[in-house]
Amino acid sequence: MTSAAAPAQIRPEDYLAIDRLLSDEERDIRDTVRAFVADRVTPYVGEWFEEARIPLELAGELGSLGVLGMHLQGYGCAGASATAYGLSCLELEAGDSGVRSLVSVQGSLAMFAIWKWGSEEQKQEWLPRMAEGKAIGCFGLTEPDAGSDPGSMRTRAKRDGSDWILHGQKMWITNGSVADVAVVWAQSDDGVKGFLVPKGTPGFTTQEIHKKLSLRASVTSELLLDDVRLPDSARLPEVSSLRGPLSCLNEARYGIVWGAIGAARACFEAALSYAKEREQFGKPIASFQIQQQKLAKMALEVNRGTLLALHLGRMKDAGVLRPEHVSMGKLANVNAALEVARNARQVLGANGVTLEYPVIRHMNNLESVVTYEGTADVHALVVGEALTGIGAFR
Ligand code: TGC
Ligand code: FAD
Repeated sequence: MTSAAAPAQIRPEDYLAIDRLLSDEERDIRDTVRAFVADRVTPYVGEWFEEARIPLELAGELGSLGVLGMHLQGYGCAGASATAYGLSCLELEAGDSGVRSLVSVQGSLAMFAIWKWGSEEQKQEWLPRMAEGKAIGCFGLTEPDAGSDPGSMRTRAKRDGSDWILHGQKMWITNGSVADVAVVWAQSDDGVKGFLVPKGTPGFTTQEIHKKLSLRASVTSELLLDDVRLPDSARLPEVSSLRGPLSCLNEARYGIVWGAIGAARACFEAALSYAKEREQFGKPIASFQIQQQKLAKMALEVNRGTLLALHLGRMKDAGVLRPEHVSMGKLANVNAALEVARNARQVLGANGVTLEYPVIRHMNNLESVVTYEGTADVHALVVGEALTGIGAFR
């Protein structure tokens, strides 16, 4: 902090003056992403959600913005700080969790897997195009019978001469049916291995999952691998354990710690503005104590969640962030965001149930966010194990 002077007044959009804790560069990146969301997402996302689609050209625009794999070094990636990446996730998710998901899955799951565990050839082939949004990636870990417990996956990778044969099914895969390359995790005789499966590989098909009432502005798919033959050069050579996919999840979960607060902030701002304008009993509803209590609680959660995310961001930039820290952050901030969204929805009365306002869209989206990347229960158990030294998963 450079100045000891107190802010001249409280600003509802930044109650605790958290902006003062950011560098000029971090604020610039945040403002650029915020302006992009205001221009390219907010005006259209209600319609995308209603029509259950997300325009694919958005990937190219997000690439030009520089947010795809922005926290990775080299290969056309921006090499930004973890804090700058987190601030970007917050702004993207203030638009919609589906847009943040697109960026998370591309950068933190698919690109990170290649960047961290891939060969030099794989990095050169995929990362520059993925950073530009010219190639889309997906990350296939979950299966119909293996969600919270990915170690029980049934997808198998078997050696056949110098090739590998992949057989199995992946479920709930973001970007699955639009991806140019799928990162697929499979059990082998020698541990869990990752493979890069390009679109169009014989035996590899995808099917979009419909009837979702959450994360509708996002493609979610099933991946079917029917004896897919791949050369050994398609295998991520640097890992043979569940540590491979779980290390990628740390990156994406970190983005959600920030992103969830973006959704919460959008709900809070919608509720505050509505409460000041909507009149009942001859007064704005913002003048009633019960509504002020709700607004105060929302502001508190948004500010507390932002401080928590910033603290974890600073730890990540200092190289001291552990997965157990990220679990606490995801658990706290997604639960806080859900509470903010549910309260905001009530402040809006009947208008709270329409897509004319952003609140119910965020509220429904957050039901996916609390489930994917490790459910709230899974993260509570990670924290519980860190506290007690006793694992309670089994
Ligand atoms: P466990 O025996 O504890 O560990 C197996 C190996 O993995 C290592 N490990 C980790 N490594 C890096 N980061 C972590 N967070 C790690 N946690 C564990 C561990 O050291 C060991 O390594 P090694 O070398 O000794 O083999 O594994 P477990 O089977 O007991 O499971 C632990 C548990 C339950 C925490 C884990 O399986 C888990 O996190 N489950 C939740 C699954 C999940 O989050 N799936 C998400 C799928 S992707 C997704 O949802 C994308 S959503 C789209 C979007 O983000 O927008
Ligand atoms: P389950 O694991 O069956 O859990 C069901 C319930 O049991 C939950 O409440 C859970 O908390 C609880 N539970 C499970 N185990 C325990 C335990 N040991 N103790 C206490 N309670 C427990 N996956 C990918 O691989 N890639 C993706 O891109 C991806 N995108 C997704 C997009 C969307 C929109 C959604 C909804 C999911 C996505 N997923 C993706 C899948 C997601 O990661 C899983 O849904 C999640 O890990 C939970 O698995 P599950 O749904 O099988 O639930």
